[in-house]
Amino acid sequence: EVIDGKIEYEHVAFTYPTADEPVLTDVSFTVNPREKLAIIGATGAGKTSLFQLIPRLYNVTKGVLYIDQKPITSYTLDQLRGSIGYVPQSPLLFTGSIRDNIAWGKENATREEIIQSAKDAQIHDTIMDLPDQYDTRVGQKGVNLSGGQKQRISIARALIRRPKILMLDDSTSALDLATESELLRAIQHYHCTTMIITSKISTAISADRILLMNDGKVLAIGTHEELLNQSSLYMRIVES
Ligand code: M5T
Ligand code: MG
Repeated sequence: EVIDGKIEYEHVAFTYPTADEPVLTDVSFTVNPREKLAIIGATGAGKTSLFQLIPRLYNVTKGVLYIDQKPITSYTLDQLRGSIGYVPQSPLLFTGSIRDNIAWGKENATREEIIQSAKDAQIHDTIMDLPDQYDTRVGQKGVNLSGGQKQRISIARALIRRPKILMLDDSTSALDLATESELLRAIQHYHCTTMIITSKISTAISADRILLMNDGKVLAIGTHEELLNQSSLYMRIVES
């Protein structure tokens, strides 16, 4: 089981099984336990690919990925996925109630846990306004939810398992800044290592450190001030 949530990429390269060219080449960096790291970079830079290696949706091609100083391959998939809250770039809800969608993967979740994670994900009030509240059905024949509502339900689904490592792949892109900052504040109480891919520079600046990816490589990593001094690309992103 993951205890601390330290993550270390050591000379990691990755090529998709069906591809010829690597999408990640020689990636090295460390995320400390309970640190919040933002990942930014152009579309196609490899941000999602970098994420997918942590829950082992794919295996590293070269190099080593460590969780709590142990190679990721030394954990069972259950151990790993039980400790990781992974919110994919395109949230997937299944046909069923909102309650079941939030509790998915934690079938014994209590009513209180479901409500608390929905509150932290800033979706509780919206749910209470729906015709059947937590029993409202989504998907086929159910209510239509906005992109931002789906994002928050899928964040609630990750939070309910009290993850040691939380990974948000552009999961707040559809939220207004006020809602997003409430959500990020609530997540701080989970004391988990957080990796958050974002295209909003203000969101990146609110993290402890920022990693700038470009063309499958880590171009720079550090605080906002450090990156301003280190990277002309970062400066251009901030100014744009
Ligand atoms: C990087 C390819 C993609 C691109 C490169 C997720 C995924 C990506 N790719 C695949 O072949 N299979 C996959 O399942 O990998 O793509 P990315 O990692 O998705 O980049 P990103 O997350 O930085 O981009 P974006 O648009 O989400 O900001 O060549 O075809
Ligand atoms: Mg992506």
